[in-house]
Amino acid sequence: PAKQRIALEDKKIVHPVGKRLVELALKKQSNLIASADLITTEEIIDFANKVGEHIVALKLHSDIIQDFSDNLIVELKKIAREKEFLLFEDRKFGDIGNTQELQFKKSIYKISDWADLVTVHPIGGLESLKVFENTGVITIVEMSSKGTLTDDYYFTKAINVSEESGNVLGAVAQRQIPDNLLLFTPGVNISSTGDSKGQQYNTPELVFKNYHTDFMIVGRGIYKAVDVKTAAKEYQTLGWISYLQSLND
Ligand code: UP6
Repeated sequence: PAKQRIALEDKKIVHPVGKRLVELALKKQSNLIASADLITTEEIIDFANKVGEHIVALKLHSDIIQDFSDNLIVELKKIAREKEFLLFEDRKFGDIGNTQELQFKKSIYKISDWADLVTVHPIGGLESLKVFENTGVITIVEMSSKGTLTDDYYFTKAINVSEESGNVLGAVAQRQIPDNLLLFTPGVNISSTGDSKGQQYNTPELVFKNYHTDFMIVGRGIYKAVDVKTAAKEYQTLGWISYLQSLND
């Protein structure tokens, strides 16, 4: 028989950032993380203002922003505080600990100064994860793209590393993971099944029901919509209903 999923409030998450994320989800009735894969400060600020009330975290790729500056972060922090969401840098670190530490703390992005959450490929092994200090680490244990190399063997080892490391609060995957980690699932879209560059999409219903995901990550489904705010609200509602439904399966 299929294993029943654990409700967010019953997950034993000890990392303070993980706890905060769960608290925000329950308060806002949202499992939605919006991916702001936009390349200018103006677009990102506008997007954050529009979707802020519907999301628990805003995911960024800082290194695609053409006019990145400290001012963007100051503005985003302000919006995040007002609208209550976390800032999530999807850096996908994947190097030895020393290099990751330099990338995390020293680049022009100063990720360590502002990111509540960062993604890391655990490919460098357990000790490489130690450099992220109090920032919440989310490991990439399986990717959403066609032909990804994250097979069962890698997945199992990556989960083991994530469970052993004290600062990993969750993982990105397209399947169920142990209950002591929060599951984040990208590759979610209600009007497309994929793109021409290998991305594969599932619906919110599927990822909550089959993967028992805790948080869905939506990029183009929201930021490419004609009405971004309405799209965010739609995904929020559909995600939350799908989550509640999955508790009864
Ligand atoms: N992302 C994936 N799949 C992964 C890991 N990360 O799509 O396995 C990220 C992408 C992008 C977002 O880097 O920022 O999630 C998905 O965007 P999309 O909804 O526009 O495809």
